[in-house]
Amino acid sequence: MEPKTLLITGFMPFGGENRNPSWEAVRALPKRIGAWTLVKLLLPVEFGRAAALASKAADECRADAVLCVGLAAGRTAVTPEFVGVNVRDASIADNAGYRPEGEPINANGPAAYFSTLPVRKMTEAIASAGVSARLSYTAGTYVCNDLLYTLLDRFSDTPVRVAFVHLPLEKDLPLESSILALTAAIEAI
Ligand code: PCA
Repeated sequence: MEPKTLLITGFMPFGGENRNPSWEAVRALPKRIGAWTLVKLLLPVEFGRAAALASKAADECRADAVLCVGLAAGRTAVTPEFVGVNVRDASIADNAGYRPEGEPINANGPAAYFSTLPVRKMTEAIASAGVSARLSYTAGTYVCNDLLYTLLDRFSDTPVRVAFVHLPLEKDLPLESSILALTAAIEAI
């Protein structure tokens, strides 16, 4: 099988937490999973900037696919995201102090994009690996959705495929399970 490049991103801590399991899980993954060679990137929790950095890195490493990972506090299952929506609406400021209220991500863009990686199959693979998983139909309206929507917009009409996976807090799902879940999801791509 020809090796393919997967850009996989995690986030810095935000909202007063001192760790973000998304980066902790991503950094623990091996360099190769199945047909994929992984390129890892840590992103700031900042509207616009996270997506710009991921987009640049995807170009630089000539990624075939981009899998973004973030934290969804309160969820107890690993949740691949079905859709990114064209809105920024934050209940807390991002790490640059910006708190948009109901503004579009791209004023000329469509209302939403569906993920272009097989998120249903990825969800089933995570569950088969023994980790609680559920397909999610909202990535929220904070920086994670901003990243997902912007990458889907940027790479629409290209062969580069994009998806997002939210992980629970470490108190709700041990990091080992999150690592196992991401590995199963990547094997299913
Ligand atoms: N979760 C936030 C942003 C960074 C992260 O890990 C979100 O769900 O938007």
